[in-house]
Amino acid sequence: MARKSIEYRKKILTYIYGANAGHTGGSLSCVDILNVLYNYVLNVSPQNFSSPERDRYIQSKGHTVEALYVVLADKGFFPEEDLKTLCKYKSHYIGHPTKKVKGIEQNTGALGHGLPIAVGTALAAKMDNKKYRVFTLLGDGELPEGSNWEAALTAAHYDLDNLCAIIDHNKLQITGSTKEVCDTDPIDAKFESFGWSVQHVDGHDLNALIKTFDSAPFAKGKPGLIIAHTVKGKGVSYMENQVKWHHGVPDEKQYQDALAELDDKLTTMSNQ
Ligand SMILES: Cc1ncc(C[n+]2csc(CCOP(=O)(O)OP(=O)(O)O)c2C)c(N)n1
Repeated sequence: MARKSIEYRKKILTYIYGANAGHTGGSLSCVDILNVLYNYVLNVSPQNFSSPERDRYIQSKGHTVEALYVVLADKGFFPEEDLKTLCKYKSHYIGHPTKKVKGIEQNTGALGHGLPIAVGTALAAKMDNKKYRVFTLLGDGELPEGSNWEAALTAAHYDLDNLCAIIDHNKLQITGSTKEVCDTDPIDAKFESFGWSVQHVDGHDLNALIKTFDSAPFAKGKPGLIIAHTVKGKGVSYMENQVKWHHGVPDEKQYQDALAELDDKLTTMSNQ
């Protein structure tokens, strides 16, 4: 899985470079979370995707769909070859998730919609006596959307312990840090006061992520929130913690440098 995370990063960069468009920094910050979700946690596959029993994953931070595309391709939802059409005329592989792409649960991209949809989906599971679980990934810069707080209130009201929200807490958003643009700290105390059970984790530590997901639900009758501490641009040193890589696209040299750095990491891993 550690190798996969690096391969996924290379692919994210390759398809964004090829499309000359995409959300690079936030895709690199959330891809370890997606790796653990799709390769360990979720009961979702191309074979069971139309089954009502499948787990649901809704990517609320829809702009980083490139990370989701490379993981879904790896899981066999569609041929990876399709991603060469990313953002091209008439391609369904556009810059935000759409249900026209196999494996995508919900159209998202307008921030603040994933959590409300996830709450409704988790409530439906309870009403229908279904065992599936619902996961949704939010950006920390997404939290100021008011709809999240209505959803947070509702999730606790209906005791939705089959719901797990994850915040990709990379501390940056589109034009600056989340602190400067709209400070939502302390996120844990706010959600706890709404009736949620909250865990913190290093969002790049695959073992820690696995342990945290394994311990969900964190409290009976309470929706769970995982605050995943991450680095925007993780894995490419010149992109890390730099707001300009929110939707920056590497030029040819930057792309080659990034691949070389990631290949070095793969080599080091092989020699260990
Ligand atoms: C309702 C809405 N308002 C504004 C935007 C424009 N927008 C796209 S990404 C973004 C910042 C999101 O920050 P964050 O959720 O922290 O993303 P990450 O850093 O994880 O990429 C904004 C404001 C949007 N997509 N939807």
